[in-house]
Amino acid sequence: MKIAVLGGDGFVGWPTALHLSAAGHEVHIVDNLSRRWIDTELGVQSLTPMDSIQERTRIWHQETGRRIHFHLIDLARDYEVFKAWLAETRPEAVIHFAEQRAAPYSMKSDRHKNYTVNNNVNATHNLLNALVEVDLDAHLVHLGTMGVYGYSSVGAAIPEGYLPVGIDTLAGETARQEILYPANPGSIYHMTKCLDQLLFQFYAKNDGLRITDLHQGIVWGTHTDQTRRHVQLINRFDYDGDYGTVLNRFLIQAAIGYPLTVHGTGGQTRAFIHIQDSVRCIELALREPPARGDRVKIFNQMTETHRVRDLAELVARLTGGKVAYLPNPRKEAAENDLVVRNDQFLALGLDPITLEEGLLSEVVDVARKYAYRVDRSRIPAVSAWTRDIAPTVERDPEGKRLKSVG
Ligand code: NAD
Ligand code: USQ
Repeated sequence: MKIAVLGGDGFVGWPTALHLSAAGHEVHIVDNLSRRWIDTELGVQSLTPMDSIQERTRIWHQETGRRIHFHLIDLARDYEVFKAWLAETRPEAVIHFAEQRAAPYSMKSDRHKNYTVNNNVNATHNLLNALVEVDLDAHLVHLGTMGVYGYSSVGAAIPEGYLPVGIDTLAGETARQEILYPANPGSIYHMTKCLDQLLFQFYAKNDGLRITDLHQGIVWGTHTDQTRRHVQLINRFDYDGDYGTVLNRFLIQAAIGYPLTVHGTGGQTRAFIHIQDSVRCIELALREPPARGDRVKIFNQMTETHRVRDLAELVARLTGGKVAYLPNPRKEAAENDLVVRNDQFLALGLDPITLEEGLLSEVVDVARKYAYRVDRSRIPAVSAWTRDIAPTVERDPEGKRLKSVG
C-alpha cells in the first residue's frame, strides 16, 4: 500500500514509518520538522542523538534496500502545497501524527496556546478538506488521545469512543442513540484533540471520508524492532519538563540519580502503551478500514493503566532511586481511577507488551548510555496550568529556583 505518514519524523511517527516500510508498504513522510525547532526554542535535545530525517532515511535504505520518501510541508500553513502533493501522490492510507502533542507546552503562555490550537486544528482540517477536494478515498488514521475522555472515574469502564444513551422524547418514549463520549479535556492540547473529533464526525457524515481515530494512552519505551537495526535509526527520547512523558521521565531520572518527579500525591491513574505495541496497533487499524459512509471508527489504543506514584515506586525499587513529591503544576484531580475498554485491538490479535522489569531496564540502559546529553536544569516541569499555580512550582526537587523558557 502507498501510505502517507504525516508527522513521520516524530517519536511515534518515525518507528511507524520504519515498521510499515519493513512490512513492504511504500512510505511517504510529510513533516515540517517543527518538533526539532521546538527543541531549539526550549533549549533541549532528545536524550538520544537523532540524525536529520534525510540521513535517517538514507541509513534505512542502506540497511534494507527500501526507500522512505520525505516531503517538507507544513500541514497547518501550506494548504495549497499539501493539496497539490496529495493530488499527485494519491496515497491509499494517511496516518496523521502531525500535531503539537505536549500538554505542558500547550499551557506555557498565550502564545503557546495560540500556536497549539492553530497548528493542530488547521492541520487536521486542512487534511480533511484536501482529501475531499482532490477526491481521494484514502483511509485516514488519526492519533488521538485517551485525554479526550478526561480520565474521570464514574465507576464504569471508558468505552471505545461512543456512549449509548437514552433520550426522553416529547412522546414520552426513550430514543436510543450512541453519541461521542462526553469530551472533558484537561489542557489546551487535549482540547484540540476533542475539536479534531468533531471535524472527523462531520467529514465522515458529510463527505463519506473513511476515518479511524485511535485514542492512545501515554507511550513509553524507545526502541522498536526496526530502530534497533542501526544506531542512526534510533528513536527520539524526550525527558524535559514539557515533552517528556511520565514513565520515560522516571526512567531517565532514575538513570542519572535525579529524584523522581511525582506531581502532587501521584494519585493520577493513566493509560499506557509500549512504543512497539503502538506501531503494531496502527498497522492493525490500517487493515480494518471503515466503509464509506460509516461513522468514525474509534479504538482505545492502550494496554494497561497505572497510578503515577505506583510507577515511581516501581522504578525507584528497580533502580535504587528516590521519589520526590512535588507541587503539581497542572490543574487535575488529586486521585482518579481509570478502567478502559480495549476489546477491539485484542480481538484483532494484539498481544500486549506489559510493563515488566526487563523492558524498564532496557530504557534505563539507553538513558545511562546517553546520560552525558542530559541538561538537569531542563528536567523540572514549570509550565503551570493557571496563574495561581505558577508560584508553587518555582523550585526543583534539588531546591534550585526555576525559570521557564520559551
Ligand atoms: P512528536 O511531537 O514527536 O511528533 C509529531 C511530529 O509532527 C513532529 O515530527 C512534528 O515536526 C510534526 N508536525 C507537527 N505539526 C506539524 C505540521 N503543522 N505540519 C507537518 N508536521 C507537523 O509527537 P509523538 O509523540 O510522535 O505523537 C504523535 C501523535 O500521537 C500526536 O498527534 C500525539 O497527540 C499522539 N499521541 C502521542 C502520545 C505520546 O505519548 N507520545 C500518546 C497519545 C497520543
Ligand atoms: N506527571 C508526573 N510527573 C512528571 C510528569 C508527569 O507526576 O514528571 C503526571 C502528570 O501530572 C499527569 C500524568 O503524570 O497526571 C501524565 O502526564 P504525561 O506528561 O506523561 O502525559 P500527558 O500530559 O497526558 O500527555 C501524554 C502525551 C500526549 C498524549 C497523552 C495520552 O504527551 O500527547 O495525548 O499522554 S493520555 O495521557 O492518555 O491522555
